[in-house]
Amino acid sequence: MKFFNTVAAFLSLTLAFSASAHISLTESAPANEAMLMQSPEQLSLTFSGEVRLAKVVLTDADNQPVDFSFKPSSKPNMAFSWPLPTLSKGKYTAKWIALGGDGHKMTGTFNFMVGDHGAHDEMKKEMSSSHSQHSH
Ligand SMILES: [Cu+2]
Repeated sequence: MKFFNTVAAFLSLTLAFSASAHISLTESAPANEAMLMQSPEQLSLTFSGEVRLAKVVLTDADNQPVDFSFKPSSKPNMAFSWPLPTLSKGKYTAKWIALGGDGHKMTGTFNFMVGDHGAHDEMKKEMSSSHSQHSH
């Protein structure tokens, strides 16, 4: 019986470690699949732990990068934000690359769109994924 207790304790410890070692993106602004009526003022990323952001690329529907004031972070941080230029209507994709404290590399992508209701209706047809974050 003692053996099983030891195994259980070891397993729970291992699970706790692996959970804390893997940092993830907990929040972004705009949120993934957000539909905005107007251009967002800034781009923000919030992680579950401290990371160094190596790269954030924002591209428009034509895959052209949007120039904003991104710079790789010199110090680890949990939250980052940058002012955005005025974005024209359309779909945007943000790709990020971050490094955890142990050098573990993480990448992620999220997208959002800027447009009026007409454009949103077009997007609804195009988007295969959920539309849950759209509210009027
Ligand atoms: Cu709408």
